[in-house]
Amino acid sequence: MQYEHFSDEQIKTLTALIDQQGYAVLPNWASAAELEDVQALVKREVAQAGNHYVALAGHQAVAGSLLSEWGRSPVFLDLCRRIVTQATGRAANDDALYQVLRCLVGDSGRRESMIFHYDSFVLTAILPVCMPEGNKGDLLMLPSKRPLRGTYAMNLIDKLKIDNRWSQRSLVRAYERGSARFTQVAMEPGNMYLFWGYRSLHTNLPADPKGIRATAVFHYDNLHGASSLAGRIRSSLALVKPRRRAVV
Ligand SMILES: O=C(O)CCC(=O)C(=O)O
Ligand SMILES: [Fe+2]
Repeated sequence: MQYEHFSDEQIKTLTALIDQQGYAVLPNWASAAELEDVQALVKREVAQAGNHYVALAGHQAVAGSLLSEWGRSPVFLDLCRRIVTQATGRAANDDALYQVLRCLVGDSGRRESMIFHYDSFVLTAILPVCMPEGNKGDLLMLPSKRPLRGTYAMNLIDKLKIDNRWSQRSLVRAYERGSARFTQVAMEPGNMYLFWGYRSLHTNLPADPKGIRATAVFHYDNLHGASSLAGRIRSSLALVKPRRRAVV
C-alpha cells in the first residue's frame, strides 16, 4: 500500500467525488508485487473450497496476509473515519474496519451476483484482486438512493422493500433496458474504490464463471451496530437459519 497520509484537502475531494459521481478511486492502492501476493492467496482459497464461491469474513480469516494488514492499517482506518466525518458531520461509530474477501467462481459465484442490497455500513471500500478474462462483474449502483436512516426499524423497512423477488427482478429489468439511473464501475485490480455502501443500492454484474472474480471488501461505520432491535433481530435470525437449512 503506497498511501501514507491524506491531507484535509484530499479527504474533502474524495468525499465530494463520492457524493457527485457515486464513487471515488485511489489508484494503485496495491503495488504489482502486493497484488500478486494477494492473488496467490485467492487461488489457494478457491482451490481449497473446491472451485466454489467462498467468502472469508474478518481479518482473522486472512491472518498473516497483506489483506489482514490493510484491514487493520491505521492509515486506512483514519482515511475511512475522516471521510465518514466529512460526509456526516459527526464522529464515526466504529474503531475498526470489517473486511470480507469475496471470491466468485463458477455457477455458485453467479448465484451471488445481481443481488441488489444496501450495506449496514456507511462507507464501503472495494479492492478488486482478480478479474476473469470475459465479463468482469462490474460494480453496479444507484448511488445515494436513500439517506442515512435514524433508526434500525427504518433501515429494516428499506431492506425488506428490496429483499424480494419482485423488486430484484424489476431492478434487473431496468438495468437490461439500459436505464440511465445506474452507475456502472469497471474496476481495475489494485485500485481501491470507495462509495456510500449504506446509502447506495448496489450489486455486481455476473462475472465469467470460468474465471475467478475476487474482491477485498472493507466496511466502515456500522450505523445501527448499537441498536438493541438490530441485536434482537440478528440473534433471532441466527436461531432460525440453521433450521431453515435443515428443512431445505
Ligand atoms: O464484490 C463486489 O463488487 C461488491 C460486494 C458488496 O457489495 C458487499 O460485499 O457488500
Ligand atoms: Fe455491498
